[in-house]
Amino acid sequence: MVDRTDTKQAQPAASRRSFLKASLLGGAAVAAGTGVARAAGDPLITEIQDWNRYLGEGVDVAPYGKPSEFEAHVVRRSVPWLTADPVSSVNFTPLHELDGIITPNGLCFERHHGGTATIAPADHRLMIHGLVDTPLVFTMEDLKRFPRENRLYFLECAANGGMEWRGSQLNGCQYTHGMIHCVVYTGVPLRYLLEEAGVKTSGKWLLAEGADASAMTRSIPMEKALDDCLVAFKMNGEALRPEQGYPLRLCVPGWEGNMWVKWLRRLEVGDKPWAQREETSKYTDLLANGKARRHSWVMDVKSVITSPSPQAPVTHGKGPLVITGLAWSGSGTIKRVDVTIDGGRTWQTARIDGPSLPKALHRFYLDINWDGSELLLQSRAIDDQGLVQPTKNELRAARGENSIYHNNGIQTWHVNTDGVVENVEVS
Ligand SMILES: Nc1nc2c(c(=O)[nH]1)N[C@H]1C(S)=C(S)[C@@H](COP(=O)(O)O)O[C@H]1N2
Ligand SMILES: [Mo]
Repeated sequence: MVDRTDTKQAQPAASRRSFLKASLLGGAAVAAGTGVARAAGDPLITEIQDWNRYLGEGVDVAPYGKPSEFEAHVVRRSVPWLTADPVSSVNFTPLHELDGIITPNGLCFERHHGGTATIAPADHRLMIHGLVDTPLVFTMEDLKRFPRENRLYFLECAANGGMEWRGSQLNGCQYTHGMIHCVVYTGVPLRYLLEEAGVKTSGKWLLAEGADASAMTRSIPMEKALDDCLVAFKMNGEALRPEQGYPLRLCVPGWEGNMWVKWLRRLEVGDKPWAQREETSKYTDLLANGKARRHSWVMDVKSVITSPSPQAPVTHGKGPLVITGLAWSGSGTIKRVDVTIDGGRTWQTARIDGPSLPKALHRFYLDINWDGSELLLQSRAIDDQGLVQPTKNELRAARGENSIYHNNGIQTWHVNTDGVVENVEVS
């Protein structure tokens, strides 16, 4: 641990927020030198401000609330050159602006293959057929009469970081790691619906299909379907957002995002996988020996420092610096996150804060006293199965250079002496 009691490195920059923080924290923050002395003569302290002088807006100005106008920069963003058309495209969660482990609904990245379907819940149907005793069709109302559960899960697109396989490319964790979100789902365990239909003993696979224009279809092994899959209609307490599959989506915890079929309308029970586009031409990886990896469902153990990062530079100068990030594993919980500030020469154990739940994001922090010199920041996650996040070189040695999907390699950010951060690779 770095000593936080050094007051010699106090920065004089004026900031009301830091002042208040320092005052509230009392001794600890004073010792850390984040700026009590700056208060003298600050008009934000000595003058009455408009927001103090005039009444504010009353209730009901926004029946559905929105973030503060000062947070207008916190939005999903896309990379226009990445795809030919926005209806079959992706945008990215602004991870560098978020804290904790929950992704606000309006900031969950979107990945559509045929645009967002607009479906009135009264018109939505879910069919179960194939190798079942009784083919069934459920309305949304029917589904809401089954016992339901609440579970926090991350959803990561298998292509998250795909652009970074051969080297660092996109300047920001929003773009390198932002095809992930983590929300509380409310839904019915898929097992209950399958039990209701009665799966025949020959039924070993499930085909899930979406009602959108892409009619996305994926094969899911029955073992997983009966284990922890959910048919969800709520996220973070409210109805699914249209972008996330309103009124109904499949949750396939810990497994690649592509399998989480949105606008879920059909489940077919079969005896073998279907070999759909999304499990043959897509979501497979060509290995160095010319063979392709397929059915690579589980999302591997992974982490990233979200701040500092290229879109979240260090603007306060040397002294106390909060390094924070996210870690996750499709196999379980995160047991430990190591952070290096010197490109991997020395590692420190980060502090994981908040709930540690299986197949959900974990938040970690390393609080340091920055001496103002260049940093090479990396994080390395280890899950409860003992799986360790690999370096990019280790990953390329195992899977070759042609992969796109399942890049869980260690990310490096270079922080220069001005606090500017860039995406670099140290393997
Ligand atoms: N019906 C349907 N389901 C879909 C898709 C789609 O285009 N149509 N995209 C898939 C892909 S590739 C991913 S990564 C996730 C993205 O979920 P999100 O839009 O909630 O982030 O949804 C999956 N489910
Ligand atoms: Mo995806």
